[in-house]
Amino acid sequence: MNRLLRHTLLLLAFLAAGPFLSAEKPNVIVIMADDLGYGDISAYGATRVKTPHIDQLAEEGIQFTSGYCSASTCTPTRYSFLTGTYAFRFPNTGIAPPNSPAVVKPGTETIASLLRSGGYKTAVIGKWHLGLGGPEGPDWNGELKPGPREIGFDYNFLLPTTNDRVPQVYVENHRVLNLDPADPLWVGNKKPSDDHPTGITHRDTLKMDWSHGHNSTIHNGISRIGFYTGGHAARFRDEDLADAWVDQSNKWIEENKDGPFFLFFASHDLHVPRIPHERFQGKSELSFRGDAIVQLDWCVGELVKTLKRLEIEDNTMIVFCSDNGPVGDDGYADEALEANGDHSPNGPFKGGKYSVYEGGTRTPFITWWPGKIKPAVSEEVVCTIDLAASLASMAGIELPSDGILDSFDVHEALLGEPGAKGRGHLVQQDNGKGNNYGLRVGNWKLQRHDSGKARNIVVTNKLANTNVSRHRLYDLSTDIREENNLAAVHPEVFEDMKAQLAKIIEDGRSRF
Ligand code: NG6
Ligand code: CA
Repeated sequence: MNRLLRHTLLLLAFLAAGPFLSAEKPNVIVIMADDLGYGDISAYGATRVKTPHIDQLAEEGIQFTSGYCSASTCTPTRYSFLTGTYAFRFPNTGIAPPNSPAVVKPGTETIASLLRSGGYKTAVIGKWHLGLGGPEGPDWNGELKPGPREIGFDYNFLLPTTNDRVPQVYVENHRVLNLDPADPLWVGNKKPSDDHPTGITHRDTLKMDWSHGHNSTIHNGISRIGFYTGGHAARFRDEDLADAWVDQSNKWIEENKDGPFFLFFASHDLHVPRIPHERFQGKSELSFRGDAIVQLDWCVGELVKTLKRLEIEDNTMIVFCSDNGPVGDDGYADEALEANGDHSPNGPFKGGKYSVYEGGTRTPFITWWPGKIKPAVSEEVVCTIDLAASLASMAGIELPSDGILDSFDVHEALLGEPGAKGRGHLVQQDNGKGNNYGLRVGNWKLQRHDSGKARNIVVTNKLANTNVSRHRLYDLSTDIREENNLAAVHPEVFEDMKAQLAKIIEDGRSRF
């Protein structure tokens, strides 16, 4: 071949590959833990529970010290993670009840629909808690849609809500798995008959007692939020959830090993009721709460083992995160608080689940990709809400102008590239449509309590409220526990931060 022809061919090949040159499409697994606090795993300082598999991700990957979820409860964090948009912008994004309709409406661009448009196979396996069905709610005996499949997931295998809410059944794609039509499933919020056993009428039969709420229908010796009847053949044991997530994930990964794939592995550990499998019971010094952490760690190890068996670990990125900070007594008398001793679930921070103190949303956050990421500890601010824009950017997928409104492309920080920056500002929220906010900019932290109340103690919901002024300012570089309100000492910073937060809320978006 003459030189000219060779150069022309090379040039043509280069041009043809052009749009894909910067794209990298690793497989991605987002492992989201439930109610896991900053201090709950050994890589982040825990000593009374051991988490070797998660620690290995941290050692071989990037361990973030300012990694966040968006909200201090589950539904709004998951909403923001999927849609790349702050949940407080929308009504009905607070903790979803058992019969909640789908919270993310079809037509909304999500991390899954974006990646699917870029050639990814997509699945969610585990806890959903984002509602199913149209405005009238889920049709438990029929087609459960819209759901994940209508917003970008090719496959779903779900616990529909949280396991302290009814019903205890798996939803595979659009159907309740193993449902016998002769024994239809009914779910409601009123006692279905006078003789229906509940946590109140049959309290002495329970294998784990409730402490507040959670006293309606009993299944597997545990009373729940809400009532249900029927669907007996479809019901699972709490003890088997983690095994089910791992089995289904292994199967799906194997089927899609040629990639690229995106798996949202939504663990239920360590949400209440904390009922780990018998083989994990007693495996930590921290009651069932710690044993659930050991179980979560086992799940992580199993997923990594699968990637290695299939020889795809060099081309797979794992993001390990949590959906909100920790909580002690969340409605069941499971001794979690009593067993804590010197274990600090929220690490060095104050607050946990339900609060906008750092402990509510600053959680373990690790990225791992053996073929790409060099081990490091990073102080950059990154958040689960950023995964949509960041993964899309890595894969060369364009963001829509009218969606993914608050997700920033921080992929260079997630991959640990030298000098890469995380977010310049981050809004934190508690539950629902923003009664309380946090705004972090550098080391400044503004709290805004529209409710006039802050939740600042990792104990029961009932005891956790304290009255506070609407706005407060803290310097996280010297006051990680947010105890010295500097509003009067730094009035300019205070006014700037108040205005910045108000603008982010009013603008309806923060990505332009
Ligand atoms: C609260 C529940 C709590 C937990 C939480 C949701 C009561 C008294 N408390 O309303 O137990 O289920 O909702 O947790 O019912 S989350 O992690 O899914 O957001
Ligand atoms: Ca949660």
